Amino acid sequence: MKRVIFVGNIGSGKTTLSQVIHGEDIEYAKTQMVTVWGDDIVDTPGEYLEAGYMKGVLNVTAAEAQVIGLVCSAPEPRNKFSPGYGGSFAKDVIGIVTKIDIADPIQIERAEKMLRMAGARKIFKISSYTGEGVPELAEYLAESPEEADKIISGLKLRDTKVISVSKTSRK
Ligand SMILES: Nc1nc2c(ncn2[C@@H]2O[C@H](COP(=O)(O)OP(=O)(O)OP(=O)(O)O)[C@@H](O)[C@H]2O)c(=O)[nH]1
Ligand SMILES: [Mg+2]
Repeated sequence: MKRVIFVGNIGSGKTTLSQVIHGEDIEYAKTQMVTVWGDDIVDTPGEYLEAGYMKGVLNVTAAEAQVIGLVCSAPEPRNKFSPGYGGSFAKDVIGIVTKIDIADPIQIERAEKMLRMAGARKIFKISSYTGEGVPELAEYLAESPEEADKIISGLKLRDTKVISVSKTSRK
């Protein structure tokens, strides 16, 4: 798979999506530090984006990634990237609108527009819970049709379930 880095607000769904793409059960775990999943997904803590002084760390961390995935939760209106933000990476930037299972069409459209303004060249609208849109994203990230098939057949979509909630979970 292409090496992708997920960047987005706290709770936007980066870790959950990483688990789904890797065919794992969804298990809530607050991301405390940059975490590499299977050598191809770089999962970052939302704090790095939200705390302005940490933004530079994201640019350094992204240096080896091929694709920058800007992740935005559709139902959370405070999730934002500044216009042109993706351009600071000088890489292939895609936008991933998450949680479409609990968002209305207006929220999804708002997130999509914001991600385009931030510099996303392509937008994927997904739900890690229902799996909607995940195969399209997997196809984009895979380096061959065979690899895409492998990712898609490994997705545990139907029986995906939240199996634990961390005590450190916000709210
Ligand atoms: N309904 C719904 N909930 C989701 C979806 N994706 C993630 N969630 C939930 O949103 C919460 C936050 O998800 P995470 O994947 O931990 O978010 P994150 O972006 O990794 O957050 P940080 O590690 O704090 O930066 C968890 O309770 C997830 O189960 C989705 O597609 N639909
Ligand atoms: Mg996380």
